[in-house]
Amino acid sequence: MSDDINIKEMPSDELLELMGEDLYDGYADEIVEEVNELLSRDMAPYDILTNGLVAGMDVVGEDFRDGILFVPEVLMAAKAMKAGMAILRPLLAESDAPKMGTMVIGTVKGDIHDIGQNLVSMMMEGAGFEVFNIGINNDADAYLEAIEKHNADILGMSALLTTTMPYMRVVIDALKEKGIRKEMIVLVGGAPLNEAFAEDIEADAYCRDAAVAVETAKKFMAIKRK
Ligand code: B1M
Repeated sequence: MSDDINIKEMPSDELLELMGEDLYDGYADEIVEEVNELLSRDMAPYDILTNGLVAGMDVVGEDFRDGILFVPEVLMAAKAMKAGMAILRPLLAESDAPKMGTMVIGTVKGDIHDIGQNLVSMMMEGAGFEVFNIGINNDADAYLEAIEKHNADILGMSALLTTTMPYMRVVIDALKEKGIRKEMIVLVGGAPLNEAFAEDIEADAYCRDAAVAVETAKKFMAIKRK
């Protein structure tokens, strides 16, 4: 962000656009300032997240795909995104809602993308779920161990690569082998997935984004409780 820009005088829609540009350039400090400025204007944390940070990351994704950006630049953008998410996280997780259920979530083996699943975790916590986020690069044993340890109702798996998404089937097969598939709600997500894939691997549902994950989890928990 150039020094002569005064964000305090900028209209909120322009500030959201500037956030996208600063995210693209990996300017974490500026992102922090802009998130705080928008919060001071009473913009809802979810709107800052989706219209500022996620929208900015979409552009990064397109240029990464097209060979305009490379891994180091994308890492900087991811760092800036996480700096913004760190401010929003407690606000999104603030909820007086009764405990809705327990979820274990993690990215599958071979995959180190964690921004999406962190976002899902934040939104699920905000909706009253207890969430155990086991991070990246999880093999089937890691998921099984966490499910057992936390007595989870829901397993959430994330994959961002076409090469890692098939591993979700391995985890579901491991649940079946352990005899706990039927009692688990298995939700999957990540940019390369779709409903047909979820059906094929016998997950309970594909979740396009964090908001859909929350709605789907609520729906399945209501069925489970009945
Ligand atoms: Co990577 N990367 N990346 N990357 N990266 C993608 C995924 C890619 C699509 C970029 C591209 O080419 N356009 C491409 C995959 C292509 C493919 O598989 N067909 C790709 C590639 C190729 C790679 C590498 C192989 C690059 C290389 O090294 N040559 C490498 C792989 C490393 C590995 O995992 N082994 C790699 C590395 C990286 C970085 C480390 C640089 C960085 C990750 C940093 C981090 O996560 N800490 C990175 C990033 C940032 C991206 C893009 C640009 C952005 C991903 C992101 O965070 N999106 C991405 C491009 C893209 O997706 N358009 C890309 C924002 C996030 C909010 O969205 O994760 O989709 P998303 O999550 C959404 C939904 O999908 C859903 O809800 C979330 C919130 O709404 N969701 C769930 C996700 N998980 C869910 C789980 C659920 C429910 C919903 O459970 C219930």
